[in-house]
Amino acid sequence: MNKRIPIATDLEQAAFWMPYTANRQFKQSPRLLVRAEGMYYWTADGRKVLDGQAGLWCVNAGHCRPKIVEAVRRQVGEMDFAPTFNMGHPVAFEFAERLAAVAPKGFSRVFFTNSGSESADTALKIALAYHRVRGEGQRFRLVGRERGYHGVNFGGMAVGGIPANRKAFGPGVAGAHHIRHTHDLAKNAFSRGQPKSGAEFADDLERLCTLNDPSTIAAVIVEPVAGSAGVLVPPQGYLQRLREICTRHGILLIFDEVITGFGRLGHPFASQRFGVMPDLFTVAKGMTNGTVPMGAVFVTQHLYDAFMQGPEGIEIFHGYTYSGHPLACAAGLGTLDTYEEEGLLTRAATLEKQFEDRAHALRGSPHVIDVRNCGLMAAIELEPRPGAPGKRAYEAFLKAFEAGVLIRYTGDTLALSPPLIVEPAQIDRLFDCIREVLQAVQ
Ligand code: PXG
Ligand code: PLP
Repeated sequence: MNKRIPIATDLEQAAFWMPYTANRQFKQSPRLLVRAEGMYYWTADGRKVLDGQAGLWCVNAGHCRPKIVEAVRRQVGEMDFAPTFNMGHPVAFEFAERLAAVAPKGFSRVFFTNSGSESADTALKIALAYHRVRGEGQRFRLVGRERGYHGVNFGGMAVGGIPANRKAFGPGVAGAHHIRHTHDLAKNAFSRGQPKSGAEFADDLERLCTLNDPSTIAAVIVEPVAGSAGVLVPPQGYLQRLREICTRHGILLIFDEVITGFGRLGHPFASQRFGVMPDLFTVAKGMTNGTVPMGAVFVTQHLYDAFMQGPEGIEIFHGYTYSGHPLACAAGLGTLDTYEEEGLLTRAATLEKQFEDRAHALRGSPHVIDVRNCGLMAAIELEPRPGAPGKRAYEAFLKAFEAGVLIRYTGDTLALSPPLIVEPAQIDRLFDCIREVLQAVQ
């Protein structure tokens, strides 16, 4: 069982500064995962843990899938790295082609990045440069939404709307604005799927247009379903209305599909589920099943053409050393093969009813003040313990982990997003565990 774990016995001295983690707390009582397969992790002390969060919303096909593992092995032995600045390699071209083929109609061009954060910043930069190349360089404003998450780089942070992710990091990017979030507990608590009320929250964009002159706004970026902020599902008609306002004012609409992309909502992409098409969209995570870091921005042919009709030479001065990395592309090809062979990009639709029923059956369990769901995403929001926000969800997370189930928590919300290969009995196990944990948590 023992895998190499080269860590100090005194973990408090460990060199690893862990991301988004209470380091001191963690290092006093660490939780280490050492192996993964299918729906499960194994811990350093040999326990088997059901993965209720698909790694970190990314392992959509489950862990260590043979096609993906084999594709990466083959590639690393054949060509470890090749540049994509002024050079090319076939795997990157092939993967882009395959991605364009699964994307919604019209999204025929793909720009490679290495993460969701880089995808968000890339999409924002493409939007700015698009307007400029067409002679509308005055469009410099970027609009996000309260409670939005678009990664941790400066652009994504500027349009992001989770206060804790912003407060330590200074003034950020000039010209970033926010429309209000769509969460309305008073009206919409315990909505199954899309809440009925709240399409009018999209009109908040009109307010920003009036205030700032719409011809200065380059783009609006939103997650179709907000993930990090606790699974906020768009009210019925909301995305349609946002689309209409953007179109009316010549503003580009960017969907951040880093979590919703690649089957999470029962369609390959959220735009297809909701029947609303953006102008650009970002992906990462499930794109390579989390096996090798990678992200991308999809754009329409129309948007790409604007650049190709611009000045001769390099059309966009942007790119990463690892854009189109051979290992990531190989992992991505193995991932798409796996998704296609197993029908995973639509499988969530067949499980959604059971998942929704089980999630909403938690209404009435101790502390539960809301349940939200869409596709294979669900959130169970707990009443914060007075004077100790976040503590209750953290304890629920710990108890679930001790009971052999890994779930995510954010604030006082428990979030579920199992791999899309999850079986009905495993969905039952997930929710049985949460029910018991909620009984036990004070
Ligand atoms: N956009 C969205 C919509 C995301 O969910 C990113 C961008 C950034 O991706 P990278 O690959 O740079 O992390 C994300 C990432 C959570 C959680 O607990 C969510 C994310 C990452 C880590 C944890 O909800 N989302
Ligand atoms: N910093 C320095 C000094 C670099 O030379 C580079 C890339 O060449 C970067 C940052 C950006 O790195 P990446 O392309 O991996 O994002």
